[in-house]
Amino acid sequence: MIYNEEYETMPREALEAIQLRRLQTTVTRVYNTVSFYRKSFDEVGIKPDQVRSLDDLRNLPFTYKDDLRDNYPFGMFSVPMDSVVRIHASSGTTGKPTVVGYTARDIKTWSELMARTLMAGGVTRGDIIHNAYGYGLFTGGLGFHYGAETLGASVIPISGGNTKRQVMIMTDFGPTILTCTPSYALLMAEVAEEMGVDFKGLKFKAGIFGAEPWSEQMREEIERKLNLKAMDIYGLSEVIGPGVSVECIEAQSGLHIFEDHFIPEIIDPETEENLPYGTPGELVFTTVTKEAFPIIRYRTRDISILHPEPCRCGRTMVRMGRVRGRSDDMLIIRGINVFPSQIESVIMETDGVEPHYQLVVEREGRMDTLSVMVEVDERTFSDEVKNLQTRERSLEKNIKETLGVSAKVKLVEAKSIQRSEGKAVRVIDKREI
Ligand code: DLL
Repeated sequence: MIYNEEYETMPREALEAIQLRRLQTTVTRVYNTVSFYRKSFDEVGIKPDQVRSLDDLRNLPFTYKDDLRDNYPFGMFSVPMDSVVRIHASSGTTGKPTVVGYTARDIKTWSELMARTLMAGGVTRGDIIHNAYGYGLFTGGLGFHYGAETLGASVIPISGGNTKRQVMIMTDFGPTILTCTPSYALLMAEVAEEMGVDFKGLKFKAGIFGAEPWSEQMREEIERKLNLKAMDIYGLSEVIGPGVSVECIEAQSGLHIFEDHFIPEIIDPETEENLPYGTPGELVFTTVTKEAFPIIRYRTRDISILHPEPCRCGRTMVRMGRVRGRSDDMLIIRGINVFPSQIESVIMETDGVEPHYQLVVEREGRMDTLSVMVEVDERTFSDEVKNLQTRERSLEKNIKETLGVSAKVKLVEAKSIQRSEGKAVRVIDKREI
């Protein structure tokens, strides 16, 4: 089912006409109201009326995370504070958070996009949504919440944390849809098992999981353990929050980007050149309807790929591939580029391992070392030491063959790696560079 049939299935030509009109309005608006944009456009000598086609977008300067930090907290807002009805922020790993604002109309737009998202993920009015994304400054909880209400589904605003209580509520209220990060979904499965609750006896039919990278193998694991269909959702605070793109339940193959609101580009992060459809690179987004916090050519650092072919669900908008990782998450180990998600894929193809792992990067002298800690199930862990070591060596060999990097694998006891109720911590980089 499609929430906004007219827009979500619009022919390309009509969509591009709308995008261009909206882009021109946005560019004029930011030039006139945000001193950062006026300055950056002036620096390259471009005026808003020179944006005459969608291709002209490429002439506009990029916006970087540092630009948002430099204008902390409200310097990038394009409306006076009396028009801002909501503020969110995302906490980075270092320094001050990135702050974003919404007008009443932005909240309406976001709610509709989240209603579209939920329906793409198989949600209808009769569903009960167990929403375990964090409520607060993080955009996940409230983003899903407003979308659920706009769609007319029932929402349980449980937020993250207190997992045993979550399992009790799931058992008693019979929710049909689960929304949380993929790593938290796995933790729920674990806690439920400890409590003697079987997901097969619960009513879940689908889950919409995102806010962090995860792999196809992880999807299979979640679908099996939680007995539901798992969809990937992508978004970021700077663009709107969740509601930028989502997989449909019909195909589960690529995430539909809501292009009537966000124009995606893929660029080479080094040369900053635009790349054609079908080539992996860094995602760049321009918002074309946001009022309080419009953003032009934002460098997401997320590595993905765009596919223009229409989907069998009927939606015509471009799909993005699963995010492989961030260009700044990419580990460079002895000169080799390694994404944690690639290691995850290798790990998850191994028998007896659990989908919980952590990568530790250290520097010994001038040499980088990569250790991969992977949990194994109890049966495997209680196996003879010799067999455990054979498994470790075999995983090391697979990692070396697939990624070209040497790693030291350590198989550890189930539940010994720190769990997360939000975004998982997969990498510990102890190098001081
Ligand atoms: O994580 C918004 C969100 C909430 C998305 C709930 C999906 C569900 P931020 O906290 O600003 O916003 O973090 C954004 O998280 O640039 C990606 O690096 C990463 N990310 C988000 N979704 C995915 C995904 C929310 N499906 C950053 N796969 C983004 C991989 C993702 N990475």
